[in-house]
Amino acid sequence: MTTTDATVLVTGASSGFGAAIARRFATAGARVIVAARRADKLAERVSELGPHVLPLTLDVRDRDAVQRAIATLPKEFSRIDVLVNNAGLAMGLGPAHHADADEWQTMLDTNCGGVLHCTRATLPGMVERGRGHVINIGSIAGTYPYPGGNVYGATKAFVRQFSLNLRSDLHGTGIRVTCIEPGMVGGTEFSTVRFRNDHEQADRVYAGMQPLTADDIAESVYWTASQPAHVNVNTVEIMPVAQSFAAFQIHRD
Ligand code: NDP
Ligand code: 8X3
Repeated sequence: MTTTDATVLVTGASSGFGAAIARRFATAGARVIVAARRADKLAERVSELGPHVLPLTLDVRDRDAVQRAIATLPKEFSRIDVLVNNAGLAMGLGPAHHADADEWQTMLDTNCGGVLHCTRATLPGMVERGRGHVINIGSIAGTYPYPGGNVYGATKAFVRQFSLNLRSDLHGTGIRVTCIEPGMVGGTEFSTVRFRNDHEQADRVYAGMQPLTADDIAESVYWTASQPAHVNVNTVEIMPVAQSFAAFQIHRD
């Protein structure tokens, strides 16, 4: 498999990283299935990128719908070589004791459940064909704690560990697994969703600094997929230069 003749399924392709990842693979010549809930946004991908892009309106939280959608893909898109589990979201940035339990559940169902359902539906075909690559979008929030990161960070720690465990299970099959773990990336809907459509609060996250872009992430994803078949990039942790680490917080009486 080369990335130019691959079939690639990108979840969360209606905006942000997913749209950029779909564009990166499509411009390299791959067939790309773009999945998300908003059909109108997926239609924009198709008109932008052309007939080698297949829109798939899908809620990744719905296990049966995911299984059905992947089992009934048109023949020319049915042999998925690269699965990019990108669909995900953060909801809220408040402390755990003020959190909305429904928002926690939505993050779990999307960021963990969605990754599981799409992976489970896609892996048997990859193993049967002896080729494939699962690329999961984690986050630095899965490694480094921060105030208000509570469940979002925990879901991304799940994505990180699931990726590593998949590598063990897939030993000897030739299937590759990668977890891409970005820091702050601007120009996507991530913070607008996190702050429940408060655009001013979302914009303040990136004020006065240069975040990464969705294209930076798409390039990393594409790079891992275009390595020679014997190379597995396990993890890519990537941050803007303007973001780094701070000291532990100390509470003093
Ligand atoms: P966006 O909000 O722009 O994109 C999220 C995508 O996920 C959308 O296409 C959305 O589509 C899709 N999505 C959400 N819920 C579902 C669902 N239930 N079923 C199917 N699709 C769904 O955010 P980003 O592009 O920034 O984020 C992409 C990924 O990267 C996420 O997993 C996020 O956690 C992660 N990430 C983001 C960082 C950042 O700073 N931006 C940094 C590190 C990681 P739709 O609403 O149409 O369904
Ligand atoms: C998104 C990056 O730092 O907002 O995963 O958690 S961060």
